[in-house]
Amino acid sequence: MPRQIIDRSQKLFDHAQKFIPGGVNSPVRAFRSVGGTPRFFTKAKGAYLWDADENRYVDTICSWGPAIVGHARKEVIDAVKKAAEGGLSFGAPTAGEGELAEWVSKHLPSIEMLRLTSSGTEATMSAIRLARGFTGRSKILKFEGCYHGHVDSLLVKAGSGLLTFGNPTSAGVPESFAAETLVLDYNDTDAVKACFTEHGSEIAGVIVEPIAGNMNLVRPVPGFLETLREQCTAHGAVLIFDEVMTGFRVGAQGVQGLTGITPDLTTLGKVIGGGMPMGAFGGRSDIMRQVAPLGPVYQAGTLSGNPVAVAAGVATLKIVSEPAFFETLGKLTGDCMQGLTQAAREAGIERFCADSVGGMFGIYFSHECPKSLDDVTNSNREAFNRFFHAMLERGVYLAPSAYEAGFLSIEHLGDPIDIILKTAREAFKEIASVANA
Ligand code: KE4
Repeated sequence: MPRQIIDRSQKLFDHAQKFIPGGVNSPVRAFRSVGGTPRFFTKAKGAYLWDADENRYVDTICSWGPAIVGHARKEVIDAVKKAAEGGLSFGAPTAGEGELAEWVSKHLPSIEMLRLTSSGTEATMSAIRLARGFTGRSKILKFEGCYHGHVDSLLVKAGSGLLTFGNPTSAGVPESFAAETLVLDYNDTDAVKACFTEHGSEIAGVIVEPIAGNMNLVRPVPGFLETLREQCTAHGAVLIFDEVMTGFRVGAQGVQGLTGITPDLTTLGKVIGGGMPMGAFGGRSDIMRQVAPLGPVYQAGTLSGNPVAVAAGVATLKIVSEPAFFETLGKLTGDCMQGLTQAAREAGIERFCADSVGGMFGIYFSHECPKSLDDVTNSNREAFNRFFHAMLERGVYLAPSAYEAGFLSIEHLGDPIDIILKTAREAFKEIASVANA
């Protein structure tokens, strides 16, 4: 395999590292988990990315979810251009915010009211403050391997970037903050019951990725989400589904639509902003009415609901709500996973499996799909890292960590999927000895 030319990315990376910690504005982008030089991208279209050295890649990250309708989709770009020509932000209400809120409420009936933010982190931070304000309690229960953004009290045994660094608790989070956060193993239904038996009267809320995507894709086992719902109802705690990643990604109504389990609050992000800075939290109106200016729980944001981000979100959501969008996306993603598994077997690799829900997928160098963070940690991460680079050098861009899920768009149908599978057949052969070690 001829070495890929990445001189310009290297130069840009060297320069960026002089002024930005790690040369990146979000840790996972630095390739610290997989090694090598992060690619600096210059443009994207549909399923493709181009880097500074003009190498083309099939993208399987889609900006960590937002680019679900394909990069630089005409309808979205046109909406953004139109909005931008009218001004970028007013710090005052606009019609689009109400339109977006109504659309989300129609598609996620558990969300009777919502508030827009500029990131998923702001959404989860606000949701846990709201749970505490609504209940008058202080403890929050979360699950190891789940990542809910860089919220102080949630950076306790977090997944995603932190876990990638093998640093389960962030520096700078005071012990007093962490003391208010209870952390259990994901999918440990018995531990949930025991925790509520002991702390039920202190727990303000439970926050969970209803399908985890920040320790790679990990599904809830039967009964896990149901138990969270039952225990929260029994003890008066607020159940928060963090659907920043899964919302309008795994299906038209997120995980709550797939499972029929209704959370009290939901956090959203990524797809609802269509690639522009956007998050949201919402849910039961009796809880949401506690949010300022109606109630005592303060929450605010200069650029919350700005017209350009809202325009990108509305244009994106209009496309994802087209008939058969998720049926098509789910099938193309599932077919791709089946193709990858077959390619691994053809290369003599037994310790590989893959899973997907809607347009979100996980690939694992293990015999079975993981049910917990430990399962992912015990997979063959060296094989993943070698596979990552074997694919990258051949023009397929995977998430740069064995602890991250992948994402496809509706525009991956056809050639892009064919390229992924053809490339994987070569890459699996190259790394077979490591994968079978
Ligand atoms: P942001 O603040 O990054 O918009 O959202 C935080 C967040 C909250 N909840 C869930 C379930 C999330 O997945 C995220 C962010 N996801 C990561 C992907 N692992 C974003 C990528 C990054 O951190 O650079």
